[in-house]
Amino acid sequence: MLSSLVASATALETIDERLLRCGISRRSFLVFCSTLMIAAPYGLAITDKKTPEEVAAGLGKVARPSIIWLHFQDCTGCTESLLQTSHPDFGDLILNVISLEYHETLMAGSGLQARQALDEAVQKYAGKYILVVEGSIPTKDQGIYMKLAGRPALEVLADIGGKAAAIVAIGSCASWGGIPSADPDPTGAVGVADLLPNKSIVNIPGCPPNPYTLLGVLLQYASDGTLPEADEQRRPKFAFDRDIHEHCPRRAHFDAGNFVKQYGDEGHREGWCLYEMGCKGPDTHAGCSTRHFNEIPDVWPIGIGAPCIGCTEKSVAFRVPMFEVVKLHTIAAPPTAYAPITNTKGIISPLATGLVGIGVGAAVGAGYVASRKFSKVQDDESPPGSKSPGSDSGSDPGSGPVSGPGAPL
Ligand code: FSX
Ligand code: SF4
Ligand code: F3S
Repeated sequence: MLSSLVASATALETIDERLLRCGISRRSFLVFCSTLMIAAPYGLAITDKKTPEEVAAGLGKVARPSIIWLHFQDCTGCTESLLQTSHPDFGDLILNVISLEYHETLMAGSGLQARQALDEAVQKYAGKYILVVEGSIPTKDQGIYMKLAGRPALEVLADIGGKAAAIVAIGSCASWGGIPSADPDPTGAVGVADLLPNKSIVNIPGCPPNPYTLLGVLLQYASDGTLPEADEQRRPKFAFDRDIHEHCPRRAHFDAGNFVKQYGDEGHREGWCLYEMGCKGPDTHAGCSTRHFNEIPDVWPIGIGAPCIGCTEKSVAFRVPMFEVVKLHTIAAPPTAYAPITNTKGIISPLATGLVGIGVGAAVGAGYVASRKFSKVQDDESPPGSKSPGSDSGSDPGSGPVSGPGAPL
């Protein structure tokens, strides 16, 4: 495989040549490389360097990978997340770094023209192109629920997927069915790996996923013909090896028992933990808590005040109701010894003052209150959000300024 890539590299333009020819600034490319380094801090050979300049020097020599991108049952959100960047010239840069030979949302042609473009691309790059699939494939009733140029998606995938060097299933729909496969699953929607289990397939689930995970995988393959190490669900480990809850900026509030009870309540406005609103962060593997979208800090579901719905997990998103609280089977409840992140107001008796002193008394009292808050939540059988803020004295949002890392909204 590597030899065919090197051979094709002599015929294809390198990324440096392309950027120079199109007048793309070096600065934009360096920003792109540093964003890739953040998305893949380890686990990818192309970003395993000390500086963006070193990453750019290596990537610049790589031949632009030829990509054929097919849409099946999808909402096009994955494409949008790739191209709706915060800087308009960034989308342009991405389209110069990779070589999109066929992409229905972006191409000007339609009908016969589009079909010919697809046939030509498949023929020209057979055995070398990477097929990116967005959307699920309907299997019920011989797959009649989605056709491309008169052919069922099932047939198109077998044909074009069969001639690809590797396949990337982008989004949860292409990875394992996603939204179209939610109950009652009228089309029998499945993912690519269900139909082509023996192909080299990388799943990049998410609804939508972080586009830099896709770019990292494509560029690594273009660079040395390898795919990054994957977990048992074919997800690249560099992007899916930790859970959201581990690095969530609201984690200190979870540990202290500070939970949002209702959208718009004081806790919500203060940036408290969304666990009781159905946040699936403790059960979800993805890098969103440290790798945000559209190159804008804090742009990710929890960052904008919405619970994680577990969109990267096959058994969570579109399977578990949005407001259902997940069981904490992967993490322990916080120990009672955790320091509180809020100070509780209260009257300390002169006796207590006399015995142990104000400072020690306040610390022990606050620690006890914080631990009680958590145990109350565990026993709380009421529907999330059914309580008004402040009805639980242990989670009174007005009990003091938040000094933990949860940023106020
Ligand atoms: Fe599905 Fe994508 Fe969600 Fe949409 O792959 S993963 S519905 S964001 O566009 O297809
Ligand atoms: Fe965990 Fe979600 Fe709370 Fe963040 S908001 S700490 S991911 S439960
Ligand atoms: Fe999806 Fe949760 Fe990230 S909903 S985008 S995995 S925060």
